[in-house]
Amino acid sequence: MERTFLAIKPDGVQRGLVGEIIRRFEEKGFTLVGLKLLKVSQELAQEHYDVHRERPFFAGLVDFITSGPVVGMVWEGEGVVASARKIIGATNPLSAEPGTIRGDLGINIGRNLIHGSDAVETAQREVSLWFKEEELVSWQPTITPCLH
Ligand code: 3AN
Repeated sequence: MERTFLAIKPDGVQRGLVGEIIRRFEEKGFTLVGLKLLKVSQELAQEHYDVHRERPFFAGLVDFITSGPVVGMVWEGEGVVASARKIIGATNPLSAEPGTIRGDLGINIGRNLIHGSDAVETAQREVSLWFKEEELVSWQPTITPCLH
């Protein structure tokens, strides 16, 4: 089954949006298989943002993600990688559609609340970077989600 890695960044945690953000993926019907609150180390931040190493905003990215607690999550479900990206919305919250997390809740590209893996291969890399295998819980819901 497909999995993706999502992280609620320090701005999302500090603004009290953890519940609101998790709610959107739960209500969509995806399955939460990993969840932790952590202070991100410099090493993890640099490895996570490795593809952006040459970009002018790399140092700012690392500084910000290490500035306060982050909620790391792994979500599972058919097509979850692409679907989560749609739920999250465009990188710049000012361009993100209303109805998306960034479109509804943000205005600043450097404070865009949440990270989501951009492809299935990236997701595999990020899940194993952020989580040990024993921190992930394989389970299947036994009722149909979102009956309300
Ligand atoms: P996304 O998070 O939508 O996949 P990426 O992977 O292009 O976006 O960028 C990673 C992170 O880098 C973004 N979440 C955002 O916080 C930051 N970022 C991207 N572009 C810029 C930019 N032009 N200026 C400042 N920060 C940026």
